Amino acid sequence: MAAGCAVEAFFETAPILKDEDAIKQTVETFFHQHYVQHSRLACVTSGGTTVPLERRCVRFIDNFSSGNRGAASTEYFLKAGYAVIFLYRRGTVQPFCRSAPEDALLTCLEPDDYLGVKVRRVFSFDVEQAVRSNHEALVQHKILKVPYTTLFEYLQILRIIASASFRLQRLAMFYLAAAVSDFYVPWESMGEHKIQSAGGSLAMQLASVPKMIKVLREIWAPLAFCVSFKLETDQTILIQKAKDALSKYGVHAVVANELSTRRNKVTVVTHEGEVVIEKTEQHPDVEMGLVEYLCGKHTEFLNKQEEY
Ligand code: 9Z3
Repeated sequence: MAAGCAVEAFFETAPILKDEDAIKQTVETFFHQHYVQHSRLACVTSGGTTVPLERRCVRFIDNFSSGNRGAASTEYFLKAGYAVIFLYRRGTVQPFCRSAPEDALLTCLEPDDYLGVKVRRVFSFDVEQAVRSNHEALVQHKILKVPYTTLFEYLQILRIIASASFRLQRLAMFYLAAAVSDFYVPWESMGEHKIQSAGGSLAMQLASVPKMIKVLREIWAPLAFCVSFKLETDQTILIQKAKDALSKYGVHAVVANELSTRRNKVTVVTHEGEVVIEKTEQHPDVEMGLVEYLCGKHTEFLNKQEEY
């Protein structure tokens, strides 16, 4: 099937997106606000997509991503003055809560003497910082959080955001850190009910997901600055794969990372070459240096375009 047809077929056969109109409305309003203010905006995608195996989904294929990269990067984009649309997988790490314990409510709060609750003293600084930063971003309309679970939801919402980004054109950046499945079960070939085990072993054919980054670059948001991520477990093929992605998808930068070292080191591959960014004492999160570097590249991109 031709690439364009495969993309159309994916969306035509996908299940209806719940709350589609409300999502469109909220996203468009957010873009409009930042268009009026002429501010830069990053769409940060985060977490991993699920691939359902049944329409009334009991089982699904998942992706390992914790959402830490997306949440940390969102904090640094906000610090750099960007507005952020945080497209995240439900249940994954949230901005300003990266160091929160798993059972945050129960660990950070304790009963007080007045039949209420209070923050435990050891957590009071961290909780106050998180609540203040989050509140500030919300009241200043700097962050819009949009959740997804399945691959279908993720790509449908990404298309909505990318199509609405035309308002900001070059001021918009796509930072595609979500771990998106390469394979899926098309909705029309998926059974309605739970797969039964009585028949013994299970053989399943997965279709490949059309390459949406290319479509985002060429059709949905051709003027935006676009950063994709390349993840490998074999360091020896990582940089070449990132270079291939750079030319195949026509993005402005590819962030290459290896699974086990991803928290400490990334390599940004652009047409000008490769830059390694590592966690250091000055940069306690690798995302700090990464976002700083990419914001600089976005500025160069904006300046270059203005020369024409
Ligand atoms: C990444 O490579 C992200 O950096 C991680 C972050 C998912 C590794 P965590 O969420 O991890 O902090 O735990 N994201 C992109 C992964 C991906 O699916 N890339 C595709 C590929 O490598 C291209 S879209 O082929």
